Amino acid sequence: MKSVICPYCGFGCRLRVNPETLTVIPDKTSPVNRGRICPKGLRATEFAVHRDRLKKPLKAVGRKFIPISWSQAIGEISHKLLEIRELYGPDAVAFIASSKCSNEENYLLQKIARLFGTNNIDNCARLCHESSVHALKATLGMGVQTNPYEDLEKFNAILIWGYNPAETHPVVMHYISEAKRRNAKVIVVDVRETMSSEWADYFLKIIPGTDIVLANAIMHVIIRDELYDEEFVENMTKGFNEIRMAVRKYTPEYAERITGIRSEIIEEVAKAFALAGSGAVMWGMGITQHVSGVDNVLALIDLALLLGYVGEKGGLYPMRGQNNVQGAAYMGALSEYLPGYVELTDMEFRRRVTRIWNTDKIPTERGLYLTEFFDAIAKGEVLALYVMGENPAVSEANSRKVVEALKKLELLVVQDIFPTKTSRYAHYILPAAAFCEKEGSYMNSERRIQWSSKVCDPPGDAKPDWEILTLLGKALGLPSFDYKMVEEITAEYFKLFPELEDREIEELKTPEGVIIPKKRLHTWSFATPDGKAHFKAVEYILPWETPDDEYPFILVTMRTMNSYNTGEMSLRSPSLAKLMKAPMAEISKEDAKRLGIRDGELIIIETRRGRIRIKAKIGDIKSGVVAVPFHSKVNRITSDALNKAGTPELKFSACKVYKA
Ligand SMILES: Nc1nc2c(c(=O)[nH]1)N[C@H]1C(S)=C(S)[C@@H](COP(=O)(O)OP(=O)(O)OC[C@H]3O[C@@H](n4cnc5c(=O)[nH]c(N)nc54)[C@H](O)[C@@H]3O)O[C@H]1N2
Ligand SMILES: Nc1nc2c(c(=O)[nH]1)N[C@H]1C(S)=C(S)[C@@H](COP(=O)(O)OP(=O)(O)OC[C@H]3O[C@@H](n4cnc5c(=O)[nH]c(N)nc54)[C@H](O)[C@@H]3O)O[C@H]1N2
Ligand code: SF4
Ligand SMILES: [Mo]
Repeated sequence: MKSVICPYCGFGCRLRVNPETLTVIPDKTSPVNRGRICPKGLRATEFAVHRDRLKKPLKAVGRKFIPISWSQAIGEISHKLLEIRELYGPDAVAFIASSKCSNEENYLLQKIARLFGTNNIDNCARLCHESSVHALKATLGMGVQTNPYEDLEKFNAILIWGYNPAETHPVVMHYISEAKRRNAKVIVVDVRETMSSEWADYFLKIIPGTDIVLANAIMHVIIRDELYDEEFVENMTKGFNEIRMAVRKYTPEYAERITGIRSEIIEEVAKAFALAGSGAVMWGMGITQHVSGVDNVLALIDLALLLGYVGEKGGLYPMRGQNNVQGAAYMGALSEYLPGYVELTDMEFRRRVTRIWNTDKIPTERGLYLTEFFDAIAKGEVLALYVMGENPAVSEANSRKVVEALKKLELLVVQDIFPTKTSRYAHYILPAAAFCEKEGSYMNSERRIQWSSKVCDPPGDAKPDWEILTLLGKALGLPSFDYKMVEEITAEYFKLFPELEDREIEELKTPEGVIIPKKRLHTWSFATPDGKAHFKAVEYILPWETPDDEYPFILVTMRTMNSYNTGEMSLRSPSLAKLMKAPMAEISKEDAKRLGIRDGELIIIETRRGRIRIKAKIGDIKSGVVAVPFHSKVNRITSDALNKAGTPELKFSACKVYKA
């Protein structure tokens, strides 16, 4: 049996795979999943043997793709990239790194971008938890989850906000169930009933986009009744007065009018959470994918700080989505940070980088955000796009606009394991090895770096992403691109990070792996320059599109258990695809009755960007809201308004709903 890291979600389960049969069992020695697994993990290798796998480099000739050799593909791509740089400068090229790929692969792609001369390098963290990164950095000095999963078991209250772990990180429920067995109180805030809300002692069904009002009202009660941790606030934080003033007007009665949650319940939940004595705050896309996304996260951090629920007595859990989204970001595949979330202008770290990369020419200005790439392409500012393991034609908001932009590119390279909706517009498609066909390290949500072994060979001429990038780096004439083994790249990032200097690569291969910078952050001081946590008071702001007479409904998008993101992998896992239900739009009983819509009937959802047809499912959801799974074609019509961190408002578009 060989040990691999699950290729689906960021929880980071370790799986054992039989090299002959490719059957999967959970690893009992893993401190992450402790012998548990979810339906996706159990079927993790199925897509790898699907007949659609890419086996040869392909070049678009007219309307067809023809197979070519690796040397022709890399030769022509590098030639075109250098030509575009020569004529228009390095910022005319943009790179998308992959939260599906290993640390080594993301490290290499961001190194290529930066040595090439641009910070236009980003990954799907932008669509996901970048709001959390910005908010955590501003308040605590570090943009990451603060505590390990194991701490969830010891806290007395768990607040799950805009997050549905029972479907999206199913194995974490074993930790939550252990906490519940010890009588911990679970509070869930969502716009609809979910598999997670079934676990709740308190379920608050909120009007989409009004989360700041609820958080501020909970803080209002806590401050009014003096339930906050005075000692912690006094010794460990700054800005309490600002918070006290800001939440004054957010009385429970005022909050009831805006959030739709009864004031008595707000009072009760505030007291239960504060009096628990310890608590975790876990959140997901219901918080981050709003124009107020950064502020939403700030409000949750403020709440935890008031109660001292950070470090020992509690933890902040922005639960990361993709299997290696945490690693891609840590390795520097973000347009505003160097590896380790270091600011682009940090001189000390730049000197380190210069020593290791043999260059001092990395640009200091932030690059474009992934979500800004497509407008820049439409304007003719970006002419070439290199995409590794990402499917923006489906995953980006307002995707029709994205597709129009892709068609305008002079060079689109897609490096993937499958032909995708994005690769249709590519000039070159490069076949990559899947997770179980290569070696490398991955970082999960609790910042644990774990090693994944090679189980079998890739199909045809497909190569591990790091090998493809090594060829590309060399062809572009970049310094130090002579990697023969993946461990040489691991060794290089070990040298780059001060927190890994004294560690051994071999440690990654143990069941525990290595957690960086350390297991539990902020236990007695914060990572800010003055060592204190900084409260940041926030006010409620309206979503980009508010419902009106023409578009009276709120369109929300979300995930379901057996489908995964854009479906390229999960739909090619036959037994998973069988479990997956066709996407349906959840609508409330009252709205269905008013519009004469029956359960299972076809409806049309229309926004200012277009319309989709989908079957209706009558569910327990706020009236005035319709919730559509991401694996439908919903991104053709979602709002692409961005927040301060560059994340689109995927959770709120004004729409109308009618019978088809
Ligand atoms: N099965 C499965 N698992 C996955 C994935 C997958 O596609 N399928 N994707 C992975 C990835 S990349 C990610 S990022 C994670 C995401 O994991 P989650 O964050 O759990 O994902 P979502 O279902 O998109 O959103 C969570 C919840 O937010 C709620 N919500 C929507 N709008 C609001 C609002 O305004 N306020 C509040 N309070 N709640 C709101 C939705 O109803 C939904 O239940 O999952 C990962 N795991
Ligand atoms: N409406 C709506 N839209 C959303 C969201 C939402 O909640 N609602 N959520 C957003 C979020 S949180 C995210 S993370 C994004 C996800 O958006 P994407 O990252 O675009 O979605 P995936 O389907 O995970 O695409 C991963 C791609 O990587 C490929 N791949 C897998 N393994 C490998 C490998 O080893 N090497 C290479 N080269 N390729 C590989 C797969 O075949 C697939 O094409 O979607 C965002 N879009
Ligand atoms: S919880 Fe996530 S990491 Fe674990 S088996 Fe399921 S999809 Fe894989
Ligand atoms: Mo995500």
